[in-house]
This record gives sequence, C-alpha cells and structure tokens, in this order.
Amino acid sequence: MPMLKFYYNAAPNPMKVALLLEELGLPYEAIPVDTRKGQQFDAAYLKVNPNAKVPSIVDGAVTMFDSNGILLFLADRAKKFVPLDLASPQRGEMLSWLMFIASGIGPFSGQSVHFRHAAPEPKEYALNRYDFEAHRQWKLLEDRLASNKFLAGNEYSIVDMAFWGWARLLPHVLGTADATWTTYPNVKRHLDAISARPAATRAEALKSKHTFKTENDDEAKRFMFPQNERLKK
Ligand SMILES: N[C@@H](CCC(=O)N[C@@H](CS)C(=O)NCC(=O)O)C(=O)O
Repeated sequence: MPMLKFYYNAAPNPMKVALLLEELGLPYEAIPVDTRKGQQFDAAYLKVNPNAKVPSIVDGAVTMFDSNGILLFLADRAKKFVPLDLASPQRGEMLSWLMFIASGIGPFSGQSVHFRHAAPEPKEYALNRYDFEAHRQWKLLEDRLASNKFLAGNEYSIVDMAFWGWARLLPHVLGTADATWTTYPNVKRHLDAISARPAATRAEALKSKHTFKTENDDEAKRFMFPQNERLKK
C-alpha cells in the first residue's frame, strides 16, 4: 500500500496531526500546500479537502480532512493516545475536551489572530470580542491544567496534541508576547512538556524540508482572505 499522504503547512491545525503521525511512528509523505499561493484551491486538492484548508490525509481508501477528525480516526485505528472503551467516562471526557479545542479554541484563537494582526480598521469591536473570548477559553485550559497533568484523563492523549498545535502560538494569538506565560503558567508548563518530546521536535522540523511563501503580499491576501474581494466591487 502506498504511504500515507499528509497535506500540510506549519499552521496550528496541521501541526497537531504532524505530532500524532510522529508519535505513532507512522511512515508518511508530507506534501506542502502553500496557502499563500492558493494551492488549497487546486482542483486536485479540493477532491481531498472540499473545505480548501489544511490538514488532510489520504491513506489507501481513506481520505480525510479536518484536524480533530483525523486525530480521532488515526488514534482509534492505532488504539493509542485515546481511551478505547466507547461507553466509558474517560471516552466522554476526552471527546468534550477534544471538541472544545476543535470548536472553541481553534476558531476563536484564529479570529483573534485575524482581527489583531490582519483586519483593517475599524476593528475595535471585533478584536475586543475575539480577544475576550480567546482569553476566556484559554483560562479554562489554564484552570484545567492547574489541577491536571493532562487535559483528559491521566495520560497523554490526542487532546494534548490538539492543544499543542495552538498553544505554541498563544503569544501571537493574544498579542501579549512573553508576558503571556505569567498569565498562563500551566499552559506553558504543558506546552513545554509536549515540545520536549522527540515527536514534537520531529513535527517542528518538518517545515524546514519545504519552502513556503512568507510574503503576505496582495496575492497571498487574495487567497487567504477571499471575503475582501466582495468589498472591492
Ligand atoms: N477545522 C479545520 C480548520 C482548518 C484550517 O482553518 N486550516 C488553516 C491553517 S490552520 C488553513 O488551511 N488556512 C488557509 C486558508 O484559510 O485558506 C481543521 O481543524 O482542520
């Protein structure tokens, strides 16, 4: 069977999956999708990911998009990094925290980045909304990690990997640079513990194997923020 194909860039959602692939020791081919060049909209890629985002995977007959779905599928299949008893309280707890990261932390942190670093003025109302909500949600994780070594259960799981993808960027998300870590010391403790794992080092090293466009020029903005085209008409 051909090797698992992993479509990625170095952004938080793909990096969660890179970490799990490395933790599982699964052989995979990393295929860069340069979103600033619009490669997420290539017709061939849309067959893999109709949502035109990264990450996605193709593994034999399995084609999947959306990072948290991929994490759950691969962990279940490997029977690792996830509570396997479907009816257990541990499985329920794991799903709550995984979905909280999928539907809360990810989207709200993403919008906090957008309105802080990319949106045109006036943006005070939107930035205030997303900054407030990002802080509220990260405080939940901070409190959870103050009394728990891991986010779900007593073991390192895919929830911690989903957390890691975003926590790496928290100073950028909140616009608070290093001061972030005095407000979120337990987030930092957990981030550092995961980053120290050899699998995390390998996941971080992945992007050095490919060249991604770094300029945020007009072409990149057109691909990344297509909604703005409507305002030009
Ligand atoms: N819910 C999706 C979100 C994927 C997503 O937004 N990916 C970003 C990178 S973290 C992306 O592809 N951005 C490029 C774009 O929006 O064109 C997931 O978790 O996989």
